[in-house]
Amino acid sequence: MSQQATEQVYGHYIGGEWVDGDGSTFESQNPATGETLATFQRGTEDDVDAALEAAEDAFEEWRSLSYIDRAEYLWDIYHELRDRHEELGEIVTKECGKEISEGKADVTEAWHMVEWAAGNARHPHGDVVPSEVAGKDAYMRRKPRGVVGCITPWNFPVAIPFWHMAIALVEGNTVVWKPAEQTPWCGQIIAEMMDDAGVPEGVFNMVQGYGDAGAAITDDGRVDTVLFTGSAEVGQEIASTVGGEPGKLAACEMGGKNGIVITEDADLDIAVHSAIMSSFKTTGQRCVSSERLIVHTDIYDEFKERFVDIADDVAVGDPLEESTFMGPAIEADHVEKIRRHNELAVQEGADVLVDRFELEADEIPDGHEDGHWVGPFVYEIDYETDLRCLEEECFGPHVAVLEYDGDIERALEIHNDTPYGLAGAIISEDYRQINYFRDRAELGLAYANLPCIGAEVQLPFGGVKKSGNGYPSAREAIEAVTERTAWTMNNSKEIEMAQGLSADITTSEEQQ
Ligand code: UN1
Repeated sequence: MSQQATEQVYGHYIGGEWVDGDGSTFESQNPATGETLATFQRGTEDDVDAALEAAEDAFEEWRSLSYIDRAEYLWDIYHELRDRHEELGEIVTKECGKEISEGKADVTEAWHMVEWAAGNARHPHGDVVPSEVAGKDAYMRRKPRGVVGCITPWNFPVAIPFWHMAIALVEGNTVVWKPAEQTPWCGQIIAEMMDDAGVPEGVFNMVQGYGDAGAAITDDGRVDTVLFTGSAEVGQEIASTVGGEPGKLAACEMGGKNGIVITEDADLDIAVHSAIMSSFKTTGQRCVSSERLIVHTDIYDEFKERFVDIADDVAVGDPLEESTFMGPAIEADHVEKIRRHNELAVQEGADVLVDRFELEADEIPDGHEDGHWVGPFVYEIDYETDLRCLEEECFGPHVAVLEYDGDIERALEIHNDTPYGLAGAIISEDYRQINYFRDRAELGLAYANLPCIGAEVQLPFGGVKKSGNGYPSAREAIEAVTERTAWTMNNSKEIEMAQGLSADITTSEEQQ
C-alpha cells in the first residue's frame, strides 16, 4: 500500500495470503481532516480461527530454525523501515494525528526495536549455572511458548507492534496480530513488510478489525501468550480471563495517571519544559503522558504562571506542519471523553487556569474543520485523596496543578495516591530528593529532570499497580514469550545427587 488512498478494500493477512473476510468493512480516517484514507475488511471469529490455525501449523517449522536464521527476516524489515522513514512517518501522522516529528519518531522506535530483537539473536542466551555436583553441567535454556496473540494501540501504530512481534518472532513463536481499528493502514503496511521479507507462511498473521476480533484472539485456547498494550479496562479484562487459564500468560501494558513532582529545589526552566512536554506532546494521548503536576508551595506561583503562559499558547494545528506542537485527538468519541474529564474536574471543585477545549475558529487550519480538535485544559485543585479527577486517566491534554507544602515525603504521598503506576518524574537539584523519589515512587518508568515520556526500547517498559505487569518491550518481553528450562546434564557414569541426597538404591534383601 502506498501513500495514496485508493478505492481498494484491504484484507487480512493469513497463512501467507491476503484474504477477504465476510464482506463487512470499516474505514480508516485522518483525525486532522476527517477524510477517509482507506477501507479494510472487518475481522470476524472465522478470520481469527483461520489465522490461529495457520499460526499453529507454522510453529514447528519456525521454532526449528536457529535464532540467527529467524532474525535474518527481520533485518530486511529493519532496512525497509529506515529507507521509508519519511514516507512512513507521514502515514503515521495522517492516520493517528501525531505531529510529524512524532510520526517519524514512531517509525524510528520501531526500527530500534527490530534492531534490538534481531541483534539479540547473536548475543549469548541464558545462563550457565554451577551445580553442587562437580560432574553436572546446568544451564538455563528457553523455548518459545507457541502462538502469541498481539493486540496493539493506535497511538504508536508502528512502534508498539514491533515491541510485541519482533521479540515474539525471533524467540521462535508464531504470531496473530490485531492492529488498532483506528490505524489499519499502518497495520497493512507492516503486514506488507512481513510479506516482502518472505516471513514463512503462517508465522505472521494479521486480522484487521475491532474489539470482537481482539477478544476472539485473546480468548482462544490455541494462544499461549497474549501481549496487550492499551486501555486499563480492556487490559484488566484480558488479564483476568487469561489468568484463569492454566499455562496461558498475558503481558499487559496499560494506562497511567502519571505525575511530575516539582520540588522547592527545582530548576524552573527544566520544570516548565518537562511539564509541557509530558502533558501536551501527542495531545496527551500517551500512556506515559502526565496529568498531575505536584508543585512545592515555595515555587508554586512562579511555576504556575510560566506553565499557564505556555499552555495558553502552544501551537495546535496541522500535524503535517513542522511548526505544530499538538495535533488533533484520535476520534470524535475521544474528544467527548476528554470533555467529560474536563467537566468532572470542574464538578469536583477545580479552578480552571486554561481552557482551550473548544479552540478558536482561527486556530483550526484551513480545510481541517472536520478534524477532532481539542486544546490544553489546565486546572488547579486542592489535593484530596478521593477526587476522581486525580485518579481516572483522561488520555488527553488535561492536567492538574497541585500545590504541596512540606518535604519530599509529602510530595511522594500525593504522587503515589493513584491506582496507576506507569511513568513519572521529579524535577529537583537536590540528589537526596531525587533518590528518595527513585526509591519510593510507585512506578515502572521514573525520570529525574526530564519529561516522563520518551522511553528508549532497550529499557524495560511497563508499570506497576493498575498500569500492568511490566513485561512489554525488549528484554522483559522475552520472559512473556518463552518458557525457561533448567537443564542439567551428568558427565559422570555415576549418579550423584545434590543436597547430600543418597543415590543408593537398597533392596529388601540388603535391609535384613
Ligand atoms: C505509550 O505511551 O503508549 O516512552 C507508549 C514513550 C514511548 C512509548 C510510549 N517510547 O513515550
